[in-house]
Amino acid sequence: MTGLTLIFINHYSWNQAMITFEVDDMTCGHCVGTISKAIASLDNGAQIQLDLATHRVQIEPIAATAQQLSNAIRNAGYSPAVIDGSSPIPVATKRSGCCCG
Ligand SMILES: [Cu+2]
Repeated sequence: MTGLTLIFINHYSWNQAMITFEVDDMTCGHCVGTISKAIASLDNGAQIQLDLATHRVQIEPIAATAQQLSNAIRNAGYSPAVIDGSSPIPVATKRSGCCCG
């Protein structure tokens, strides 16, 4: 039997693309502060939403690219994984590096 393959093509408006990261090691309010500062220092006008419960960081950048934002979060000591709107990327659970131990 041949299966039916469905291909979904999502179109995003990349002009004001919302970039979502899953940051598994963002575990407390201090982590949230550290990450938002790292993003703000990279892109001062970026809109940032951080959800501690789901470890999601949503960023609407003005100037920074997803790669730059990812680097900034990484440099702050965390492990960001980009989440595509249509297909969440499984992240290897890694519990290290939290500022609060
Ligand atoms: Cu923390």
